[in-house]
Amino acid sequence: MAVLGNKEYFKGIGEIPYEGKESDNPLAFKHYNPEQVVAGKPMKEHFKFAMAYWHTLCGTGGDPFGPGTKQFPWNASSEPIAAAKEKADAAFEFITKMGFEYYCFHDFDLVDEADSLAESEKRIQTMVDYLKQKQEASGVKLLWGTANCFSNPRYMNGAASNPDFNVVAHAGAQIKIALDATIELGGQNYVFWGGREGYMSLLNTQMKLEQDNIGRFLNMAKDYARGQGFKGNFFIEPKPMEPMKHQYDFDAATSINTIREYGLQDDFKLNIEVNHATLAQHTFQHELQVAANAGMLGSIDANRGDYQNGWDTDQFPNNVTEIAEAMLVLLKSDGLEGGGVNFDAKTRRNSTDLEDIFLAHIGGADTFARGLLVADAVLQKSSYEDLLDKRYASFASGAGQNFVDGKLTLLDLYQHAQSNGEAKQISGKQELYENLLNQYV
Ligand code: XLS
Ligand code: NI
Ligand code: NI
Repeated sequence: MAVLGNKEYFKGIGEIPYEGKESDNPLAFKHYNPEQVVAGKPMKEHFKFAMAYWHTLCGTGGDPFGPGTKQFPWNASSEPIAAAKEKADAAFEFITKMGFEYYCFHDFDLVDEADSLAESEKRIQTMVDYLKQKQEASGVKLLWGTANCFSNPRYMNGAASNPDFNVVAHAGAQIKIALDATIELGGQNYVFWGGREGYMSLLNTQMKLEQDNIGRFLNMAKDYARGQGFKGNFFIEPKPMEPMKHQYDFDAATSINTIREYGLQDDFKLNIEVNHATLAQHTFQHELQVAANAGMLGSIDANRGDYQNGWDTDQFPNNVTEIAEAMLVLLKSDGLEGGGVNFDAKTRRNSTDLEDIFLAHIGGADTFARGLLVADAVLQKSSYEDLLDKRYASFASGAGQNFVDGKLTLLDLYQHAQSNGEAKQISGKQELYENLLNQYV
């Protein structure tokens, strides 16, 4: 099964089949049927499911109260390149057994960072050569690459927004290397998640300089990548807090402002993460809609938060209604521009069987598949769209239409109101819409 490497890491688990919802096989998809056509294209094309290297291969379950709990058989070697190759073998075995076609990584998910930039670059290059062969042998593709400019202590005050230029320059070097790796592996997109781009206290912060520096930095990265022939999208991934108290890319609207303020709108879109949306006290579907309205709905990081404490717990998606509402936005806005659905999610600390990683991804894929089927049924079979059109019908003819067309003045509104009297009360009918969605869940 494993391509190149000859060890099998996930023993006893074969390719995950689609068996339909009557199946009792926990290692089968119940709803995700890759080739099934929904709204004009196969499910797998709607989603482009990706495995996140960091959670799946690197995260052993450490938390602030204790160390990792998971024993990964690919973590045996203490020699960095040998360990990295084992990790890559396990990654590709997992992706192909899941029947997924994509993966995403941070530079130092691939291989441990070395003591010098030059040595780190060498290690990454070695792994890029290795991954290239694995991609060719398996057909698996890189959805996006990114750089981890937040874990190393040097970034404790930020990367591109760091108050020290030397750190900004180091981040620049790291991102150049990560861009080179992404481009060489045919990466379809490149992600910037702000990491520690933000601040803890305004007392010691020159906020405008920090934000302008981010703008300059993103432009440099974009210009460099375009110069190297990169044709894909750049994504900003909004997140409101954690690790910093105030993150500069708080939510979709804030990030769109950053993109426009620094003239990046032709190259940048957004990567919307479910748990980051809820951490910002928005719904996931709200964030998708804000991105879509700006023509910037690029990609999704799939997970879910904790409904009781709201934290960024990165659990696997399993809330069908939440995802169905999100898929309504997706279908109505013609899908993702360039990106896919990356499972930026981790199994719980006490889920210690290797099998659990499969169960988690199966559940996540099935949740998205069910959500898509529900949303498609609502659009195809129900009166949903008619109801929504009716709600806004006053803008589709007469004075309302003229208003939309920009033909009215404030005086016209005044005269309209004077001659039409008090507006009739019209119910918003939220419960009707909710019941309608529920009917297809
Ligand atoms: C962290 C982010 C991160 C990005 C990639 O909260 O979700 O994993 O997706 O840097
Ligand atoms: Ni996250
Ligand atoms: Ni993410």
